[in-house]
Amino acid sequence: MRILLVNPPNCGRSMPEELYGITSLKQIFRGEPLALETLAGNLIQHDVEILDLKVNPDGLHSRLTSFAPDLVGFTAMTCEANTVIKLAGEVRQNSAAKIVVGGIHASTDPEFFNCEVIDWVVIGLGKQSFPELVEAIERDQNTEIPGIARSTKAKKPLSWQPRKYNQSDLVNNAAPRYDLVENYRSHYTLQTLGLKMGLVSSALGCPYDCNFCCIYPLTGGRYLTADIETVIRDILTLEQTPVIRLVDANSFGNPSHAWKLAEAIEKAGIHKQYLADVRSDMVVRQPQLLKRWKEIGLRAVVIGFEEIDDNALSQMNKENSAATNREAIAILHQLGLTIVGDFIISPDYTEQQFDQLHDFVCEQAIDLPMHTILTPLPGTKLHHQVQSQIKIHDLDYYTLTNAVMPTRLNEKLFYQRYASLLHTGHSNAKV
Ligand code: B12
Ligand code: SF4
Repeated sequence: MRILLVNPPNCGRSMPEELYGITSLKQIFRGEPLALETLAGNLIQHDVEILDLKVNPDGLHSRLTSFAPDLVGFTAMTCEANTVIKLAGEVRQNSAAKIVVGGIHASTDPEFFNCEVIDWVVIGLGKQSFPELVEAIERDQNTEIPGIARSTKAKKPLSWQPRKYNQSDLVNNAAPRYDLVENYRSHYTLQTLGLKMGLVSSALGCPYDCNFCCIYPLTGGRYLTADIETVIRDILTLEQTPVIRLVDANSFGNPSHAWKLAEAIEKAGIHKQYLADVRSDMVVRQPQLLKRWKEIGLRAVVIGFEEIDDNALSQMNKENSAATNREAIAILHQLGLTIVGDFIISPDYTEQQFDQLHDFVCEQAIDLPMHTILTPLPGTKLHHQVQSQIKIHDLDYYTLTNAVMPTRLNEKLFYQRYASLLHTGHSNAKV
């Protein structure tokens, strides 16, 4: 079968820009579409191509004509969901291909894609389930595959068998098809340094359940680690990329796996730099692990500090404390690791809270603070909790840089304070 896997273009809308002319929040994101490379890796008996519309935004029509796919698969984050429906409509009009959607939005809010232009919705990890679907389509079978819902074209709600994601869903022996994006690779750079960056997955899912986070349904809350040899294989394949971003939602979540991986990287004689998302409580429990990773090339860690007081952290079900965050920062500074700190600004913030956060970031010398606005992503616990307060339902605004709930401060002032916080952070940035 000819399968075209499509990464949607950079999309999303900006309220601060549209309403108040604050343009400094706009960012262009590019990174290789690892999800699509991963899926392609387990479709070896098929003819697969990847189209990255983030690099080539107008490429869909010509690729539909030149490749004539039998099946088109889209991946989508929440802010890309409307765009994917629009693109699927264009596929429907111009080809007879079956249309499948998967990824984070399909996993948290599958019903959103239950519409005329989508044929199947893949929920959670798809590396194993997608080839099962492709086979069923090829044989024209109507089999039920756990984790996959057949669109009813909005005639009735979706129904599907839940999938118990486990190690076999990682299909470790099938390598991601990094080669399928070779033409785009020069665009996948770490903007702050202009360095080429490659993406590698060493673990999927997260056992925590923070109320704003959308990771849970990808694996049903399970934490699945890739085989050590698999991770080494993937890092080695990305020979030309000096920086590797581990894309795991929660890297080093299994410390013994992380120790073994560090040993294996050293043993393989690999000299690269790494960027990983870790939890602060893990840093405090495992400072030696971080030290070991620093020795083998860890350059920066991304930490979701989220908030600076315990009450706010507990409301998020973060299962962590402000004191632990501070302790982790001290350890990371001591180790000389760059700290990329994620903070979540509630629309409820007062001027005083903006000031406090600004002071915290400066006092704690967070190297690169990344501020997002608390956003109730559909399908999350937060969304259920605050549903009645949501004033913007258009998913184009769910970029985590828009207040989709009312702000306590005058809205323009809120965005001005938000923009200046981002500016302060980024003008201090060193990664
Ligand atoms: C790498 C990454 C990026 C990269 C590359 C993504 C790309 N497609 O081009 C870049 C830098 C471009 C990016 C950008 C953004 N990102 Co981002 N990103 C990630 C990250 C760290 C890893 C994703 C990944 O590669 N995982 C590894 C692969 C193997 O797993 P996977 O994606 O889950 O794929 C599996 C399944 O989902 C499924 N699947 C996925 N797609 C498909 C498609 C089909 C057809 C099928 C069958 C199955 C399937 O099968 C796959 C294999 O099992 C995640 C966080 C995370 N850890 O998941 C955030 C994340 C996805 N990003 C997020 C966000 C918010 C953004 C941005 C809006 C900016 C921001 N604030 O970070 C922008 C949006 C860009 C835009 N459109 O304008 C959020 C999404 C929240 C949401 N619900 O929308 C996440 C979850 C991080 C977070 N803060 O919570 N991102
Ligand atoms: S925010 Fe981080 S720790 Fe919390 S559930 Fe999501 S990935 Fe896990």
